[in-house]
This record gives sequence, structure tokens and C-alpha cells, in this order.
Amino acid sequence: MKILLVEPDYYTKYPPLGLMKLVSYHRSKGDQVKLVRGLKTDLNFNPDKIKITSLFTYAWLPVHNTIEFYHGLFPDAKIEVGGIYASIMPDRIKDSYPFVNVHVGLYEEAELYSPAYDILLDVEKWKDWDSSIIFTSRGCIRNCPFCIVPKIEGKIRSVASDVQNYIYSDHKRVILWDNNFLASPDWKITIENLLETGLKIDFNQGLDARLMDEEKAGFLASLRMPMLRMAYDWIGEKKTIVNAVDLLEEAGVKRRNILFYTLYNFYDPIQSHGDSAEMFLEKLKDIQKLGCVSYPMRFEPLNSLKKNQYISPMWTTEQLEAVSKARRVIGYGGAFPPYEGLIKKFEAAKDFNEAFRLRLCNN
Ligand code: B12
Ligand code: SF4
Repeated sequence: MKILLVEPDYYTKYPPLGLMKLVSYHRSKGDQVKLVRGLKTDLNFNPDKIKITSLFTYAWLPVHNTIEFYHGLFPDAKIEVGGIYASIMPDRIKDSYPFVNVHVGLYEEAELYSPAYDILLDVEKWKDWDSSIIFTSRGCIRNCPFCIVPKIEGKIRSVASDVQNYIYSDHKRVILWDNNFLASPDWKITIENLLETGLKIDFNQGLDARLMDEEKAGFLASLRMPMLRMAYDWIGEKKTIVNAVDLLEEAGVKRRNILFYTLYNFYDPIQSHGDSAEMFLEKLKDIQKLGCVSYPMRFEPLNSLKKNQYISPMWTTEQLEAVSKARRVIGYGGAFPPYEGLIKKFEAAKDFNEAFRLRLCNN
């Protein structure tokens, strides 16, 4: 079989992990494979099957363009689409393209294969990629209303605690995409294995502050981790946040190296509940007081077809714009580090509008 694997040309900083696992799986079956990004005509490859991945729902258009383009180029090849958008909105693809087979969820047969990093050398955008991306666990113990993970991946389970077997020989960094690493039954053995590699570790998806305790903080502090990420979703989580930071500091992690994804613009219509702009400001101030970095995270609905369109009933367009402007103008890399000037500015403001009223250049 000849299998063409395609990553649509949407914006992303990471290579297509799902397809790279599929490459290894197909190679193990003796299939011939080719991986491309975007719409390519000079392929010199006549596929029997075309496998297309997808990412954010709001990045649906490049996926549809990719289906149309390759169906036009190879009308006899079978097309299958998988990944996040395909798993969240399968009918949207099936309805537009009845000839496409849509795969929902993980592809269990390929899950345990090491991603074929070597194939990235053939893809211009990824030829210098130098980090190993690993899910050491899948699923989650929670059911946050703004997250699709429990629906796509189900309950938490460890899938690759032997991390060293998933690290590509020349790579200098390990990126973990576990949804809730500390809830994994194998978190301890995984950290021990990570420690042995001596490599830089990035828990990219954030660690669950509610699960932090002395033992976990100690293990985490032993790793080479330039930034430790957690989330501060609800104002009601204040005590948990303070406790987690204290435990990490006692274990030796610098407060300045702790970043909180700080959710805003979320509203749960079922619970009639969501943090207002004033509550968001309070969360920022809490994080600053702790000496940590906050990274505002604008809520995006799970069925979003266009980014940054949704406005929570607790927020106004102006307030949302003020946050994104402040991140560019007074923030650093989109985040608010605990700079003295910033702390004073937010502390002195009587409310959200004053805190986020920006001084214009010509004032
Ligand atoms: C890593 C990650 C990120 C990374 C970026 C990822 C990237 N590739 O560029 C970062 C940290 C930057 C990020 C940011 C955000 N993220 Co994010 N992220 C993820 C995460 C953990 C993995 C996504 C990924 O790249 N997977 C690669 C895949 C597809 O590989 P895989 O899962 O191993 O693939 C398997 C299957 O999907 C399947 N498969 C895949 N392709 C194919 C193809 C075929 C043919 C077949 C058969 C099978 C198949 O087989 C594979 C093996 O089992 C998911 C959660 C999750 N656990 O999936 C959230 C997730 C995608 N993020 C989400 C969100 C909301 C965001 C943000 C918008 C949050 C915010 N408000 O700021 C931002 C947006 C950033 C931006 N650039 O605009 C949502 C998406 C919801 C949506 N509507 O699309 C998710 C689902 C989490 C959630 N909250 O529910 N994210
Ligand atoms: S803890 Fe994280 S992965 Fe788990 S449901 Fe909540 S947002 Fe999703």
C-alpha cells in the first residue's frame, strides 16, 4: 500500500504528532509512506490512501481545502481524516464530503508507536525540529466544561511511563502533552525516568495545582524545567493556587519560574457561572502577589469555527480587546510577569477598567 499523509497548512508551532505515529505504524506493516504539509503537486507518489490530520476546530478551512485538493489530484485514492477537528465535528466533514472516512478519537493501533521524527527531514517547515513530544498518559480524571479531552480520550491512564523509549536520539528537549500528568497512576516512575535522561522537560499542558503535595513538588523540583505551568481557572481556586506555589517553593522551584494559564471570557450556561472581568483582575493580582507569571487564556468554545468571536455574557468586547492590547503593550510574550511596575499598576487600580486603561503613545 502507498499511504500519503497530509498536514494541512494551518498555523502551528508543532509537527503533526498523530501523523508521525501513523507513519511508524504503516511502516511496520510494510506500507510505503510519504508525509507532506499543505497542497503539493510535485509528489512523485501515487497513493492508494490519503490520511489527513486536523487540529483546532477554527482551523477547519485548510482541512477542507486539503480534502478537495487531494481528492482532485488522486480521485481513486481513499481519503481518511482524523485529529481534533475531525473528532469534535465529524458530521461537518461527512456532510460536505460523503466520500471521506472520518476517524473519531485516538487511533489505538498507532498510539504506542514512536513518532517517525526522521520523516520530518522531508518537510521544509519541520526539518530542524529538535524536541521529542510525548503523551505519557491519556485522558483525565476531571470534566471541566471548557474541555473536550474526557470525551475524546476518556478516563486517565498511563500509556508511556517508559519515556526514554520515546525520545529520539538527537533531541535536546522533551515536551509532554499529558492533559493531567499528576493524575497519571505512573507519574512518579515517569519523573524518575525523565530525570535519568538529563534533558530539559516541558510539561506543556500545565500541571493540576489541586493535586500538588509535598512529594509531587519534590519530584518536580528535581527536573530540569525552565518553566512550570499550572492553571488558575476559577477565582474559587485561590487557596489551592497559594498552597501549590508554597509547596513548590519549599521544594526549590523559583516562584518566577511558575506560570499560571489564567482563564478569562468563560461562561458555563448550564451552571450559569463564569468569572467576570473584575474576577479576572483579582486572579492576576493573586498571581502577581505570589511572585509568579500569569498567561491570560481567552476561552474558545469547543465548536468554534472562527477564533476570538465568542464573548461571554460576563464580559464586553471592549474589555476583551483591552486584555489583548495590554498583553501586547505592557506584557512580555503575551504574559504578565511579576514586574514591579505592573504589580503597582494593577494594585493601584480601583477596578478592571482602570487597570486596563492603556496609555497611548501620543499622550
Ligand atoms: C498540544 C496542544 C496545544 C498546543 C498547540 C498544539 C499544536 N499542534 O499546534 C498549544 C499549547 C500551543 C495549544 C494552545 C491552545 N489550545 Co490546545 N491542545 C493541545 C493538545 C494537548 C494536543 C493537540 C495536538 O496537537 N494533538 C496532535 C494530535 C492530533 O496527535 P494525537 O492526539 O497523538 O493524534 C491521535 C489522534 O488524534 C489520531 N489522529 C490524528 N490525526 C489523524 C489522522 C488520521 C487519518 C487518523 C486515522 C487518525 C488521526 O491518531 C493519533 C494517535 O492516536 C489538545 C488536547 C488533546 N489531548 O488532544 C489541546 C486542544 C487541541 N487545545 C485546545 C484549545 C482550546 C487551545 C487554545 C485555543 C486555548 C486558548 N484559549 O488559548 C490555544 C490556541 C493556541 C493557538 N495557536 O491558537 C482545545 C481545542 C478545542 C477546539 N475547539 O479546537 C483542545 C482539544 C483542548 C481542550 N480544551 O479541549 N494547544
Ligand atoms: S483538568 Fe485539564 S484536561 Fe482535565 S478536563 Fe480539566 S481542562 Fe481538561
